[in-house]
This record gives sequence, C-alpha cells and structure tokens, in this order.
Amino acid sequence: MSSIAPPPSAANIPEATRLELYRQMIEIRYCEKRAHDMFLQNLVKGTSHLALGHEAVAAGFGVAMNKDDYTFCTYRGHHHTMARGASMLSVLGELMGRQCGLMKGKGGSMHLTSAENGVMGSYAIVGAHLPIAAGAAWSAQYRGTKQVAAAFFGDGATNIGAFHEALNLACVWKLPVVFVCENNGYMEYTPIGAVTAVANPAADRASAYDLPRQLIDGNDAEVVYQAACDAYAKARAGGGPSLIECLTYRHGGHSRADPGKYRPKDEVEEWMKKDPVVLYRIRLLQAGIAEATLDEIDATAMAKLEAATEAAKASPPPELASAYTDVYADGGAAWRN
Ligand SMILES: Cc1ncc(C[n+]2csc(CCOP(=O)(O)OP(=O)(O)O)c2C)c(N)n1
Ligand SMILES: [Mg+2]
Repeated sequence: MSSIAPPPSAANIPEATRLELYRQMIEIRYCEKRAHDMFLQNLVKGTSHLALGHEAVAAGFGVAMNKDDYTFCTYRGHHHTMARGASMLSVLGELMGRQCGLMKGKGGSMHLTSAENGVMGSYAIVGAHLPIAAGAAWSAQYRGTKQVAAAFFGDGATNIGAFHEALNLACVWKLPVVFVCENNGYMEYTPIGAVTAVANPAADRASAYDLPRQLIDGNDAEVVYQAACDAYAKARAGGGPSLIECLTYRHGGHSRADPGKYRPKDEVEEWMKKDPVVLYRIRLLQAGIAEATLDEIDATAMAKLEAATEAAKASPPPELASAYTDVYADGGAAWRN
C-alpha cells in the first residue's frame, strides 16, 4: 500500500452524510448476506458474485453522486445498484428470478440495471463497460448536462485493452467520467500481482494518461466519499476524468461456486480485521454518535430485509410469454428506460 492517501478530516463531513454512508453499508451488507443464505437454500437462480467487503466503495460513491449521474457495474454489482437507490426487493427478486425483480426476473444477478436510478447496466465481459461509460460521459458533455458517469471495475480489468482505450479517449476529450478500480487483490482465482507488471494496477498506470496517481483505502467510507466528491467536482467543472484505485478485499470467493480456498489464511484474517462496516461503526461511536442511533439504522435495515425477502419469495416467476418482451425484437430499445 505505497503512498496511500491520508484520511480526510472528519469535520468536513456532516453528520447526516456520515449516517447515510453507514445506512447504505449496513443495507448492502445485510442484503448480500441474505443473498448468500438464499443460494444455500437454492432460491437464487444462476451464478452471483457478492460484494461483501466492498461496501465502503459503493456507499462512498453512491452518496457523493447526483440523482442523474450514471453508474456502470460489472457482474459484481449488487452493491452499486443498491447504492443508487434500487430496493432490496428489486435486487433480491431479480436474483431469485421473480417478477418483482429489477429485470422482471429475466436477467439475474449479472444483469442488474435500473435506468431510473442511473444504473446503466451490469456487464459480465470484463472491461467491456469502460468505453460505454466513456460514451455516456461524452453524451453528457455534448448535451451540457453536467452529469458524470462512474465505471466500477476490478483489478483484473486493468489488464484488458478496453481499459486503456477508454482511458485514453476519455482523457483526450476531457470526458466527465470517473474510473473506479475496486482492487480486491484477485481476479477469479489468480492474485493480480502474479500477472501484472506494476504493484498498483490502476494507480501506477495513471501517469500514462497524464492523470494523477490516486490510491485510496477502499475500506474507509469517508476516504472513498471524499475522493468521489473531488472527482465529481472536477468532472462537472470540465476537468475531465479521474482514475481512482480503491484497495479492498472480498470476504468470500469469486462467485457462489468458489469457497476461496486459494487465499492464505493470514491474509484473510488481516483483511477481516479491516471490515469496512465494523470499522465505520467504531469510527462513528468514537465521534460521539449515540449507539442507539446506529442500532436503529441496523434494526430498520433488518426489518426492510425481512419484508423484502418475504415479498420476493411470494412473487411469481416470469410468465413464459414474457420471454418475447423487453427484447430488441419487440420494436426497439424502449425497455432500456
Ligand atoms: C473478457 C473476459 N475475460 C474473462 C472473463 C472471465 N472472468 C469473469 S470475472 C473474471 C475476473 C475478473 O477479476 P477482477 O477484474 O479483479 O474483478 P473481481 O471479480 O475481482 O471483482 C474473469 C477472468 C470474462 N468475463 N470476460
Ligand atoms: Mg479483483
């Protein structure tokens, strides 16, 4: 973790914002754990990739964004979709293949999209969404809307050609796009260091695009929030893209099928001590926020989760005839909005 940015002064972040960061992290944590429990009960259809451990990245960016900003996710995108306002019911319902799901139960975990919340899709082809995010930013620049696009991607995506193509053009055209690398140390089962020429796969390449090197603690919600605010302000002022590498760790395996046994035990233990949700709760208590306030956020999140779980279970699977709707063949791209 060389030259990692120091934490911002907490005094700069209002209490309401801090509580919102905490609420988002708790809701994501609870919902992802529930998704895992439901795989074990065979209630989740298809594969899924959980973001347990990545909550601070989603909350930090989600809270910093404007309602009409764009988010582009990978297949590991439940957290970013929720951080933009998609409900637990719509996410869990989609994972379970129910009509109440975001894609009416027809897409599953890897295709979460919520255009009304600015979530412009989850992309399973590693790196494919980076030029698309640059395109959305180009559209915003052309229309003069001040919208900013954020593309979230893993450390592995930095070795894909599309990463470099998107960064280059975004910098040449000064596009309002924020490239956010969630460096969790691993691709599927391979440590990123085993296949990468530099130690920090995104930050160490920033200079190739004339961007400042930004390497931050992705498990500290306030560090992430501050970096996000700065990047959005820069983009809205016409200053062009940012590339931010957030150091984090996934608490489980790559996907539902992976127990993650290839990771050294002491490495897992070290990172579990840096659990972003636990650390943030301690931070807020130390700052004088009452335990009862945080307990109430926890209880409200759990009540929402229980209600969403029951409602998703009660929702039917898609009708067979719906296989022919929401596709290009039904007359256009209206389903995207
Ligand atoms: C172009 C492409 N190559 C390979 C894959 C198979 N694949 C899916 S996820 C993944 C690992 C990506 O790792 P990283 O970018 O670090 O993201 P993480 O899963 O850690 O969030 C790979 C190789 C793919 N989906 N797309
Ligand atoms: Mg990774």
